[in-house]
Amino acid sequence: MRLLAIAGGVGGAKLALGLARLLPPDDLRIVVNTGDDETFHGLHVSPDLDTVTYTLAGLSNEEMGWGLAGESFRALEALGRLGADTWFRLGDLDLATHIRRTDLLRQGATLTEATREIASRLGVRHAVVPMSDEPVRTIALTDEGELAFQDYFVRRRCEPRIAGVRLDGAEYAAPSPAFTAALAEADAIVFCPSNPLVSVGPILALPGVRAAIEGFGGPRIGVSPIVGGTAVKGPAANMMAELGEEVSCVGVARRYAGLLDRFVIDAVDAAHADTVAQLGVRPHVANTLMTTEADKVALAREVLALAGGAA
Ligand code: FO1
Repeated sequence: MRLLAIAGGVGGAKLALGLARLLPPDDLRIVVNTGDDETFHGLHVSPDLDTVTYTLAGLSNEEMGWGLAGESFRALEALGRLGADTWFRLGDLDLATHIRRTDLLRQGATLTEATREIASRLGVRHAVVPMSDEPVRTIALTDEGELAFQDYFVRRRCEPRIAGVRLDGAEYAAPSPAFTAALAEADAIVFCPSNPLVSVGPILALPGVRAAIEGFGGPRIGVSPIVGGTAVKGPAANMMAELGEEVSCVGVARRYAGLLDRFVIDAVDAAHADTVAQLGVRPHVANTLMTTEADKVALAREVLALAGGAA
């Protein structure tokens, strides 16, 4: 069973970890959003790639929800003293990743190659694949104007009202060769419980990706990131509400119409199952909150069973 998992940050990383515990490295490829990437202090920062990589490596900082465990911020304090902006909190250990990635890119590596090198040095055996080697930048269109994603999300804490997003570069950015290969070779596709608008959206916006998933021959399984009318983590619920979408697993299923065969919704949302089914997606009710590693593995097991490759 070769699985392609589509992921953004924290929620995607959690399910990816569960899947990685059940599938051998050759059978799982995790394609990750890079629309959140940004340059800070001249360094290429790829938050979602790092969240997935650190989680698979067992190094992630669970309290912060980003970066590395045991982090400190002395370099950032020093940068602040020197007049640099420090609202994006890059930790001392995390900075090593961004320095290394930036250096590899400067030497001519693709983002896929740089990610593979960093992940393998951190002991990750499954493939963590950037959606594209070319730049795509998510821009929040807000009532206070256009804001680069991290500006909107971190500096402004999602306070400006969002009216939509623009995905700069997505029209022209080819899916990375490793993503294209994963799509061609996959037996099943899993949409991890990531933000449908700003995590999965940029991946689907790349040329040919939506059509390839629409025409995919195997099972396509999604997991709702909205549980009981709120996002498990991050701004998805807030964004969906401001965009006038239904903030529920139904709203997410609507966004993914035509792309999914099965949609895993949480037990607290069981009452929505019929409405999801009316959208042409067969619902599957499960416990989707992934607090412990056992939760992650249990949900991954359900997903694999739906994909027809019970582990
Ligand atoms: N999120 C925050 O809310 N505040 C931060 O200061 C912050 C710093 C940061 C540094 C490195 C990194 O990889 C991620 C970081 N994040 C921070 C998270 C990031 O903004 C988001 O999680 C993703 O872009 C959304 O998936």
